[in-house]
Amino acid sequence: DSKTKEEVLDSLEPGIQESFIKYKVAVDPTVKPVKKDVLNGKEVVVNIKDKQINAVDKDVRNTGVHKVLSLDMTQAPRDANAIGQFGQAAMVPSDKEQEARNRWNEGHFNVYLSDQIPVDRAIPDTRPNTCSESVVHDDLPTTSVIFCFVDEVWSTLLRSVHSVLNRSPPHLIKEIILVDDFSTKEYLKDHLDVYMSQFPKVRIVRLQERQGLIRARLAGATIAKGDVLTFLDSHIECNVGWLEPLLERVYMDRRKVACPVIEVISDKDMSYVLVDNFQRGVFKWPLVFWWSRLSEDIIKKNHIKDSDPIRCPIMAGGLFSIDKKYFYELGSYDPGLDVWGGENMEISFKIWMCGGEIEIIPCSRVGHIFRAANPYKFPKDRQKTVERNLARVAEVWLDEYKDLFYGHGYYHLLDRSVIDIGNLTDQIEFRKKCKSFKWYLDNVYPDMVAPLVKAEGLVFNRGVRKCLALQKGSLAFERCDLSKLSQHFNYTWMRHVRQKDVCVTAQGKGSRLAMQPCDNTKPQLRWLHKDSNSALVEHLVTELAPQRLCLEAGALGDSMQLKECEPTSPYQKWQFTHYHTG
Ligand code: LR7
Ligand code: MN
Repeated sequence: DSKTKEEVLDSLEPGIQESFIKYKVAVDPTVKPVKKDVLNGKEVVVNIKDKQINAVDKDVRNTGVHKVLSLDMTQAPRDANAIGQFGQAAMVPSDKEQEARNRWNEGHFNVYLSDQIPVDRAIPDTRPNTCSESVVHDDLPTTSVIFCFVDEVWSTLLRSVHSVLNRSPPHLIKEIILVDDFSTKEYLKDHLDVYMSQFPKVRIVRLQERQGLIRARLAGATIAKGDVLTFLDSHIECNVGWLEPLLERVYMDRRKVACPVIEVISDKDMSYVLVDNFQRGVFKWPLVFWWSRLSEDIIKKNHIKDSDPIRCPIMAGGLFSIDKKYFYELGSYDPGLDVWGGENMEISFKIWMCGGEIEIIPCSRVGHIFRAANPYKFPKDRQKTVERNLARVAEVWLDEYKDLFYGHGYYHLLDRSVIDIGNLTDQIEFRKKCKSFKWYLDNVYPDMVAPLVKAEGLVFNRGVRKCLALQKGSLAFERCDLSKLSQHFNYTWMRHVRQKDVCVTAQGKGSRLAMQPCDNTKPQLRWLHKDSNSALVEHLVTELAPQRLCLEAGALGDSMQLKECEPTSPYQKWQFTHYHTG
């Protein structure tokens, strides 16, 4: 615990290239070895503990390993000259441009082109070279592949399903479950059943009302018969050998949740685009998903190969394999999340904080059509839906750090009379078993900057050259003295100027300031204040409606009140001793 941040970072990243051997023995050296296994051509001791955490309920592990099959039934495609074949860019003929434009909104990508290119086209094998050397166990668990969709474009949905059928070892695919989240498009009704009836492994489930992707995935998971659940978006193309490396990780440790590298299928020309290596999924405030590449330093220092699994603080959301029993042990998804958004944060925090791991597996690659907008309707306002989901996640998982979430532009969510985020009893109960958010930041995402307050220390006024102090419950000026705790204030993410549990309160123009118990929902406690890095030391501006007023010190240094803001007045300029950036 006394490690520096650098040490934590160092000790963390070797986990990325953890060799199986080290890992296995490190699990618990006191457990008696039961048998030897062969991995990567070397002998490995497999101990009892391994079996306990294994996905498959078998007495003893099978000893066999084999190279990833690289099974690809599209290597010699039906029509080598078709447009878009081999993942190449397709072009819209000039006399079809209008048609292509008209159809764009059906999916917010080039639907016209998607319909022209084969539903089982070949794509380039983009795996790093060393992947061909890697081996997987003979007795990997089976998986149920779950696609949920609403009004997905016909050719894209088909291409997604074909890519799974054509590039996965059949014995590992228990079934493919298509969950139709109450689509309105006619072609997704009878037509889809007829088409899919040629594939005995494909099952179609139709929801009787729109549930959103979270509850749609849960509906698929409930009926799944495979050992592992593999979730995919409905506009993807699985690449060669995509499945085995994911299942291998789950097999090695059922608490590992494995994600493929997500490559790009261009929304404009449908080409399959290779992405940069060493990407991790992370988040920025206020809980926005982001990609962040491992630094060259860390890659070099730890000799990380481009095929090594990468520990991933947040998963993108749509594409991952998880042991089915483990998924339910984790309480699955919060079923109170609606339509779209936030569930990737929820499951990521849950996995890490409750004992699991998320990894990106570079030998597994899946293309995804990234779209600039959702092509389907939201039953309620889109922004409000996503914000509500995020607030549920923040309330359950972020502990004291939830202030950083609300403080990055989501103050309006604090007023629960405006936004009802629903009941969280079950989620909060489950969460009690898990580690703190601080643990997550320190151990899983140590490069995240997350200061709990924006500024702290003395509050110095430029004009009177004195500091704020709390004297018997009211504010006064005193000669600045760092050793006096009564002069110490925090400027928080809630925009409070706060000492312990009391906050500086604005009471309207000309009137005196008061101290009140801090309360996140009260706008009169919030003050706008920017750090002193901006050229001017900033004002303390009250958010009290309807006027913006600034806190001004009386020239004699014995009073203060709210006045019209004057950009240059030193009596309106306040500076905290210390500002945190983040
Ligand atoms: O109401 C809905 N019902 C559904 O069944 C809304 C959506 N869906 C389906 C939809 O048809 C699609 O198959 O759910 C799937 C995901 O929806 P998208 O494709 O609109 O989502 P996205 O790709 O824009 O967004 C990413 O974040 C989402 C947050 O809720 C989900 O986790 C998506 O699965 C996720 N996609 C990926 O991770 C792919 C890579 C994107 C990145 C980064
Ligand atoms: Mn998607």
